Amino acid sequence: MRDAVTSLIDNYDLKGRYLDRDAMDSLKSYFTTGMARIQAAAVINGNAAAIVRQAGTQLFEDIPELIRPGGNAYTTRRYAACLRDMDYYLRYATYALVAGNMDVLDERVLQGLRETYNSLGVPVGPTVRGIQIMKDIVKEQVAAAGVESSSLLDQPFDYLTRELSERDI
Ligand SMILES: CCC1=C(C)/C(=C/C2=NC(=C\c3[nH]c(/C=C4\NC(=O)[C@H](C)[C@H]4CC)c(C)c3CCC(=O)O)/C(CCC(=O)O)=C2C)NC1=O
Repeated sequence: MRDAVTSLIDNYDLKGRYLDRDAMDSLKSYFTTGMARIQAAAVINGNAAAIVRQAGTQLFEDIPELIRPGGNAYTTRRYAACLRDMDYYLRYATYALVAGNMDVLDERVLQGLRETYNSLGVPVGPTVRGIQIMKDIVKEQVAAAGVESSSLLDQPFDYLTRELSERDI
């Protein structure tokens, strides 16, 4: 698992090079956004359960078939599994946000997910929709808390949805 700093150092070390102007720029941008990353993560941590609940409610309003007989989130057990997955996505998104690097998402979340979702018939489109809904809620709450973090917040959520979609589950 890497963060913005270790991955940069790894790259330069591989080439046996000193950190150049580009490296300094990217380090600078990581550190100047550091406080915003931490503050945004704190807002999410303090509201995680409510964010997941609200996103779930909205998702099932948007796509009610999911919780009807034959839907993948039908039955209490599967409904709970779906919300638990949403909670995973939210928690790991905060790790990636703080790290300034998406590596943790590849390693801990996305690896093997395709096979699992495939074998259980968990539909990807609605999962992606659920992640997007969480992104919107998070952005609203973080902005309401007065944290300037605009595009930083998009990164982990967009990465998850892009990778999930591209992996063609
Ligand atoms: C931290 C990394 C991590 C992830 C991401 C993860 C996902 C994950 N989701 C699962 C199941 C599931 N995931 C869902 C999710 C949904 N169904 C829907 O219709 C919705 C679209 C969606 C919610 C948004 C459901 C319903 C199940 C249970 C399916 C079943 O058992 O039939 C399973 C199978 C095992 C289990 O039920 O616990 C895994 C491993 N586990 C992990 O350890």
